[in-house]
Amino acid sequence: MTFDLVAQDPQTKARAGVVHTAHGSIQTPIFMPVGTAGSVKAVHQRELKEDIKAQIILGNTYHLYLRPGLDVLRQAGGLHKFNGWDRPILTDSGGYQVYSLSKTRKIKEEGVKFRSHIDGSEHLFSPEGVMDIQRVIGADIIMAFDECTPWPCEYSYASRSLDMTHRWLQRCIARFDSTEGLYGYQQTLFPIVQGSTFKDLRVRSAEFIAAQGREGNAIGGLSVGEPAELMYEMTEIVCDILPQDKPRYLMGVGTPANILENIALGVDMFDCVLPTRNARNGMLFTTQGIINIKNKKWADDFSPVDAELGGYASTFYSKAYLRHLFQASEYLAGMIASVHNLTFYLWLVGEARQQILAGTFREWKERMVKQVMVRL
Ligand code: PRF
Repeated sequence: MTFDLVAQDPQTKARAGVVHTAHGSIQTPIFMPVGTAGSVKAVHQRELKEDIKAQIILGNTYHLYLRPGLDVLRQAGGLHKFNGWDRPILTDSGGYQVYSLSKTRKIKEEGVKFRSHIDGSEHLFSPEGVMDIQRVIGADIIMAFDECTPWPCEYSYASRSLDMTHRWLQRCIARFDSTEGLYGYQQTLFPIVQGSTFKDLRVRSAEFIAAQGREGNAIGGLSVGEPAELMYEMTEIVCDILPQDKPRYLMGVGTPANILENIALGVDMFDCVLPTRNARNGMLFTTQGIINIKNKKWADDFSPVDAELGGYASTFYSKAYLRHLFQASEYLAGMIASVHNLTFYLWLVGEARQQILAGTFREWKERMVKQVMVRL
């Protein structure tokens, strides 16, 4: 994997770049739709490519390991072959899903023992094991095994956890660098900065991560309940330390406003379940603000969901019809809403890129941040 830094905004720390992988290139800043179990929920591959214009999607080690399991993935020839997505894929390591999904879990130096949320069976995730699993899944970008600390978090816990995440990283690197991809193309490993919301821990972690000299770096442990201003403060500290010439991935972020603010601080890659999960509950993100499409006020509003954005969901369907689909619990409701929200997220980062290239990002961002937060 390589990264070309194409432009830097003169008024903020925003950047435009291109990430090159074995399955094609990615124009940054980018948003990666989440395909937890190998599918972006309620969205076809064809829609992802042609309507949403997704460039890379995410998969989760935790889910894919539990189901369909490694035998099936290996026989399929990896996740790309299994789900038919021939563009780049990134997999998260399970270092987050284990904490948020499994009922009982024990964190030790060796790794994390947990029970499956599906059938209660017991498993161990270790740094080495998680590298091996991500070799079998075959994503282009794979993530280190980390502990994402909850928020708030005691300083002493955050500090000890950070040291363990760093030791786990060294084990991940040793395993990754002594193995090869199973399917004949290169994969790359991104380490993850942690350190909760403590400035000195974030500095310590960012310096440690930068020193590993990997092809890209990630920032974890944010957007876990802390105020947005604290998240931005941490992102800025970390981005100022991570190398300029490598992509920076902020994990699990966020709202449209969060994404714009973090782009301004130097983040290149994002993922979040928000646009798809909230779509299935009737929450739509638009260029004019946020809509709860279930609201009675849309019952006889025959205007498009987002006339300015356009796209498939706004070209073919009205607010009134989409509201009706939600009222009637039709499958199509969540499908149209998911395509719409992802189209908006991909438009947002694509437009941010154009504004960075044109040198007009700052002014545009200030205006957009206000606009996308309006409740319609
Ligand atoms: N670590 C990993 N995955 C993550 C996170 C993290 O800290 C987050 C935090 N927002 C989301 N996904 N491995």
